[in-house]
Amino acid sequence: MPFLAQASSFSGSVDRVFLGTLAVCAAFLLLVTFFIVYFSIRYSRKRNPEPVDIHENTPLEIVWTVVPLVLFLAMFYYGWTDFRTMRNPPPDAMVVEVTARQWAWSFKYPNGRQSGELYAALGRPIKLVTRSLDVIHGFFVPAFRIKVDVVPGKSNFVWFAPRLLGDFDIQCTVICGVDHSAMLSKVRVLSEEDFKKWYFSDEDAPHAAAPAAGSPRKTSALELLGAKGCLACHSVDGTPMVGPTLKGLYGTRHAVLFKDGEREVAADEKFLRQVIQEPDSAVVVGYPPVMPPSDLTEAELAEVIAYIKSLRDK
Ligand code: HEC
Ligand SMILES: [Cu+2]
Repeated sequence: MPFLAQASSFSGSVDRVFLGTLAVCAAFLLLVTFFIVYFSIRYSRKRNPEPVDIHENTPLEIVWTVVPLVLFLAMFYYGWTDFRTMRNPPPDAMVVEVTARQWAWSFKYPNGRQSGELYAALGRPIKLVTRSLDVIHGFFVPAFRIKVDVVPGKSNFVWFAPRLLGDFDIQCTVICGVDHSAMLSKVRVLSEEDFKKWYFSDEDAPHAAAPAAGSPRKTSALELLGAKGCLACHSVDGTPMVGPTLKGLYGTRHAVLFKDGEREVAADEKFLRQVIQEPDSAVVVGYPPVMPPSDLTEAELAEVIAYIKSLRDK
């Protein structure tokens, strides 16, 4: 099972601490339960019609103080040393910015690349610096045994070094709204070579968007929608989600609630610009007013609108 895989440098030590603590707790549960049952029989009223007070047993008291103390300190020691490693990323770790929003993750790399899934090179440490654009989210990669709260207004971090190739689930652990359970993504761990290929192929890197305008870039516009979180609420295949599908949208007429009242308008370029840049100022009737403002650059906006146009006749 992939989520049980020990896929990062922490997985082994986290499992050891967790399973060790669990084993100690289980042993004590059994021990205490055994004594409850044993004493209930041994000191039942039938066997001991005359109750007696039992006082002091110094050796016994020393044992039940010292043994748990040593066990607790051991749990603390192993928990603390692993925690310290987790809070001290190696200085050569690649810094990736993680942005959480309802309901999508996006990742930004040192060279400006962005993606909706996290790409990593085998064995190479990555430091994730987190921020949230709206509510509290929780970034969790079970196979890596890393988890961090992503809190609006507060930057946090977590790091890891992948030690297995493959795809690993990313989940949001905080109930962050209706599509919380769909706030999923993946870590794709590639070989150093494949990672470099992906990293330096600036097919869809945002800084390459402007010069490449005019060339057919359909798949990369789709990737841009993914990286900007749009696909959390909009489909491109006709399926209604939190927001209307973008398929066949361009040019259709529909009722929209503007600041000064409801009107029927065509979804043309001007309207798309307004709705994407200032979602509050134009709300499509029949949908909740939950679309967040976007941080698309002018070039990205043009690309998205061209893409929505291209979806018209599909
Ligand atoms: C949290 C969910 C959410 C996200 C994220 C989101 N939208 Fe929306 N979007 C909606 C909803 C709901 C509506 C309909 C209500 C409204 O117009 O505000 C909508 C409306 C639209 C419309 C108009 C649709 C129509 O039928 O006229 C467009 C175009 C659009 N969104 C594009 C985008 C783009 C591009 C992004 C990413 C930058 C994005 N949306 C991100 C929820 C979202
Ligand atoms: Cu979330």
